[in-house]
Amino acid sequence: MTGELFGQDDPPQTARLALAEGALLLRGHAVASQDRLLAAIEQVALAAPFRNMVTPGGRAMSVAMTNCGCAGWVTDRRGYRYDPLDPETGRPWPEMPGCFADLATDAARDAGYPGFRPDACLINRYAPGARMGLHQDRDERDLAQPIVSVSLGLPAMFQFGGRRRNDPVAKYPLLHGDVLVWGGPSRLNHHGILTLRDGVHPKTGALRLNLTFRHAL
Ligand code: MD3
Ligand code: FE
Repeated sequence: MTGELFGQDDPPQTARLALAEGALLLRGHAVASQDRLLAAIEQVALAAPFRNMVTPGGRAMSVAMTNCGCAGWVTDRRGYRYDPLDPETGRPWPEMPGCFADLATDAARDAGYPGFRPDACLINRYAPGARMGLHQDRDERDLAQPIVSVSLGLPAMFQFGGRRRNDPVAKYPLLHGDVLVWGGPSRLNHHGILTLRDGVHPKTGALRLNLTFRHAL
């Protein structure tokens, strides 16, 4: 057959979808670097293992977390904060891998935020049954800086609400390789991840991994 519109040599789906003012979903944007990203996550986790942190309310989070970069997001009985040291090891968090920073800068530029240089990357690991309730990200010093998030592995249902907790919530599936950029008016929107369903992904097994790049300090 001749004249096929999309051949097998074309890149995978890379649609751009505006979820809200300032919020852009770049479908498949991280597929090209998936192997480098996954290898780098393994390296980070060797130095700073995934752990289930405790919220100020005293409950262990179902999502396991670690960090890399100059500061890491942590929670314990004292509260939420960015800490330059891993409280588990007392050492600085592992350096941000070059492929992480490059992807974040590139995606942010694509979305209209040139010059984004994250200094913190929170790595979330979801096993089936894990979830993240509706929340805002407001622990960063400069809320004018965007956040870039990268989804790898099992799909998840993402909840995206408004600035106020009771604003209506939309749902979008986040798939392996999807990249989201949040800035401007959407930066303080509520968001969450519904309970991860069972499944197996060829690259990650029974896991979903999410990277969120922040300018924290
Ligand atoms: C919208 N992570 O780590 S990423 C988080 O998939 C977090 O693990 C989720 O929410 C996850 O804080 C969702 C999508 C996301 C990240 C940051 C945002 C959406 C956002 C900041 C502002 C608005
Ligand atoms: Fe968040």
